[in-house]
Amino acid sequence: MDYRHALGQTDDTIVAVATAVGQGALAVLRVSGPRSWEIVNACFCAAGSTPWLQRSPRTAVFGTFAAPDGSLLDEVLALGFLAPASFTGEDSAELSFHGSPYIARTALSSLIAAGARLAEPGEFTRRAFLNGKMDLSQAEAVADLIASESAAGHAVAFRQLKGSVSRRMDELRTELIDTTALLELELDFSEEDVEFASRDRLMALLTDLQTEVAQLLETFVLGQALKEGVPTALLGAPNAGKSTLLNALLREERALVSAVPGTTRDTVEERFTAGGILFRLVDTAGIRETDETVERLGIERSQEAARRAAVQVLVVDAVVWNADPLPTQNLWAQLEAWNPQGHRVLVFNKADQEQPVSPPEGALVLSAATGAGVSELEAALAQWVTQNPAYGADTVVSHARHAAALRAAADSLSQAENALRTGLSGELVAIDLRDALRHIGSITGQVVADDLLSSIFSRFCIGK
Ligand SMILES: Nc1nc2c(ncn2[C@@H]2O[C@H](COP(=O)(O)OP(=O)(O)OP(=O)(O)O)[C@@H](O)[C@H]2O)c(=O)[nH]1
Ligand SMILES: [Mg+2]
Repeated sequence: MDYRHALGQTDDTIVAVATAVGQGALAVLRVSGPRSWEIVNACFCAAGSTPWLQRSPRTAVFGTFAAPDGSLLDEVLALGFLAPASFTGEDSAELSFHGSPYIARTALSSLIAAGARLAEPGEFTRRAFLNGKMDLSQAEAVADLIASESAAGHAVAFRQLKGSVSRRMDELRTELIDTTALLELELDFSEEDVEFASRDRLMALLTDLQTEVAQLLETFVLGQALKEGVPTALLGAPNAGKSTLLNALLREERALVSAVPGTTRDTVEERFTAGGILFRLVDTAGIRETDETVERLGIERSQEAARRAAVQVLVVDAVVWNADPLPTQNLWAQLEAWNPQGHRVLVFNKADQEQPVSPPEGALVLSAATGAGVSELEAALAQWVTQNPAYGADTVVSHARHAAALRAAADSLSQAENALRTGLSGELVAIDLRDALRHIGSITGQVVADDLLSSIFSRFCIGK
């Protein structure tokens, strides 16, 4: 599939620094486009008797690289590729310099002076997509892989890069095409008033498709959480030890702790990983009745955090519970009312001082101050995520764009189902099925608009 002509892709050669900005052992510059070898040749002199242009592709070549004024800039290792056997599918080269920002900047100028143009964000990956080296969901996975911060986030991105989403979408497309074909065959013979496709069989196919799309959509909440972090709120009465627990989980004195109730005013958000899962942990202001304006505003934010959290950790001082369990029970009910879908974990803190008397089943007992029992909380949080049925699914949807396309496909499918149910003509059912097909196809980029590509790739960094 070559979209280049259709999308007006130019044939220029692009260059960018592919490594992170700043000092490092290496700085890698990447060049791609039909003039890659020639442009590198203008700046690079291979050691030994065989010049660069006669070297084999995919072989490391040592040599020297010149600044734009012709003076020697660095000793480098150059690697050339010939189309289509490269990341972008074009002729290309990768040059490894010593990792000085000055060298990287100057080398970039040399290559631009030799005829390359500075790449736009994501332009290398965009070219890989346009040249059919990968589909759109895989191109998006490249960005996810770079951004991945945890084992689980990495696994989702890597599976997508290897084609998990692509394969699933292809399967769905095939099923949809087969179903549509049944109907369209019938249309060809419409004069003769035949029904090739049994309505029962069509309905069964449609139901299967709807189930499959719904199952994929169900993985989205988890997919997004694995990628961006599971939103987790530490909630409870003032002085329960929420901020101390945040610090214990982060292993860093991040939030202010004091014996004065009402210490935390604003929410504090930090990322942390447990069991390979990324969590976005929010410390909140202690919840109580108050006339104090700033504290009340803080408590409103606690409520907001509780509503947004996938996991609500209710932190309770064991001493307070033993004196009277009712306020804690009320708070638990309150959290449930704020966010009925949320998962709630009850944590008794300050176990070094006092053990809770008859704690509810499933409650964890720990001491945020000494750290005893904190790893059990981490394990419980990670376990709650991994026992999600979607966790082990081959295909996990982690992109809002994919989820939106699946939702649109689900709508088209239910319209097709309605059309079929109300006995509308096969022609009308086929239109809905074609719509569903188009939505599914947009995920892998079978059907894609230029402005969509621009919006996807503009989110990449330069050099990718
Ligand atoms: N003995 C003991 N004291 C603790 C423990 N955890 C917290 N504390 C103490 O309890 C007091 C309150 O702790 P914080 O972490 O500030 O409590 P908080 O829930 O964030 O309170 P607010 O921000 O006011 O809502 C501090 O004096 C802590 O040192 C614990 O596990 N054991
Ligand atoms: Mg606090």
